[in-house]
Amino acid sequence: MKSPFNNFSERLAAFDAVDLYPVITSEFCGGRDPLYVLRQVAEGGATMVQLREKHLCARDYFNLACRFRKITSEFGMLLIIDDSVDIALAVDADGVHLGQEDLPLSAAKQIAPELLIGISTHSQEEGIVAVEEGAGYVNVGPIFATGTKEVPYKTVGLDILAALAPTMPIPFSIMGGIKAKHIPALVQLGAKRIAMITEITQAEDVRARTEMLRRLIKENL
Ligand code: 3NM
Repeated sequence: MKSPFNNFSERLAAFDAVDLYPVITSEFCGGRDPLYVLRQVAEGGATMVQLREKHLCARDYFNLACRFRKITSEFGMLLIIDDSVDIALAVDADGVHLGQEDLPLSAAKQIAPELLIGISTHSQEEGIVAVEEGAGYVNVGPIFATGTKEVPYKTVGLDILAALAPTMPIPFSIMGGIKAKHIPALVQLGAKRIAMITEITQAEDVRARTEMLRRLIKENL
């Protein structure tokens, strides 16, 4: 299945318009099939999703990513693959999300010039470097403490948002321990795109939760 987006600029424009950034990891789907959770997120109106698997072999990650591509294309959604540039290219995903220990941005851009490359940043300094090196977007976090990440970084708190939001020249998302109750304050501090794992994927009714979270972001913009 092909991506609904033709090139980098279409992907960047789609990311710019994102409100909720759901991230799906099999082990945090409350015992449900991640494809079921993806479909619920899509029916709830999300315009993008990241597939993030840390414990699958490349073959299984590829197979799951293919199925994610099929559903996301059906719904016209952006699909971002965590960590793996080769799998992102192989399934015609729209982008790849890279951490500070992954392939360097410059190398990823050389291999995949039309992919939207997102960089995980954990301080203002890392954000500045990612922008200088030409990231498509950055994610800033963890805003709050989270039990979802295996190797936790120190929380960056709310202050970073106030400093970052007015000066960041590329689109950014925030992540880490974010729940519905935090959204109004975060959006008022300048966050437009909110990335979440467990608040979405462990909800009993994932579709209704997705709708509610999107509404909450848009109401506070
Ligand atoms: N990356 P939840 S925080 C995968 O700050 C991940 O880079 C983070 O999960 C970062 O929404 C995080 O369940 C976990 O707290 C987010």
